[in-house]
Amino acid sequence: MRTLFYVPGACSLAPHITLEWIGRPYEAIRVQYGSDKLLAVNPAGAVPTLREDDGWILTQAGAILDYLAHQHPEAGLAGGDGARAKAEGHRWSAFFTSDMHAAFWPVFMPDRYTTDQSKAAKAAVVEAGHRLVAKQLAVLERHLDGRAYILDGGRSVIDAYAFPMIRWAIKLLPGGLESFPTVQALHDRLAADPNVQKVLAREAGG
Ligand SMILES: N[C@@H](CCC(=O)N[C@@H](CS)C(=O)NCC(=O)O)C(=O)O
Repeated sequence: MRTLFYVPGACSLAPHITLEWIGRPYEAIRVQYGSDKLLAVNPAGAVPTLREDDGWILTQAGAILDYLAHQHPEAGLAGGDGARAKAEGHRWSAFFTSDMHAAFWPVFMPDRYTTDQSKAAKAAVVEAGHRLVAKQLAVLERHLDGRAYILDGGRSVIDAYAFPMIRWAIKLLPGGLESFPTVQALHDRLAADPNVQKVLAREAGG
């Protein structure tokens, strides 16, 4: 059976939601960072990791989402057809991988971003991370103005990709999303989806 290895609330939430939207059988296995179970399928020790039933393993959230969208065109999660629609999908996937996700690293792991391990130095790194996250949220906020979803072709894997990061921002950014109402609206639209709620309940339950 197709298997997703996930950590609750991590970026693996994006393919987890996508698999639920697709509606085909899959298994979701909860793992811990650094565990043998995770290292056995992904030597980088990172989630998401997807394993197909023939043993083929795919890592990297953007690649997994792209793969799932194109393996299941019937689910309509690719965000549209044609060269420009595909390019927009790649553009926003790269945005979430390289700009938004990366902006959270100093917030999650400030010790990796300074050789000064004092409390004050790490607090400064976290604050710099908050600014980076806010900068990326402003990009998303502008783009979402007048749109229900990120891509023109309707709800897509890219919205699923945004979801865990928007949740991190709500939790970790001082002021949450108060300056980003369209991002908040996207969050609320996705959070109201019964499939998203099912996945959140599963991840919360362990
Ligand atoms: N470039 C990878 C990054 C994956 C990643 O770092 N995931 C985080 C969770 S959101 C993780 O597994 N972190 C564990 C670690 O870095 O040790 C991707 O986009 O899939």
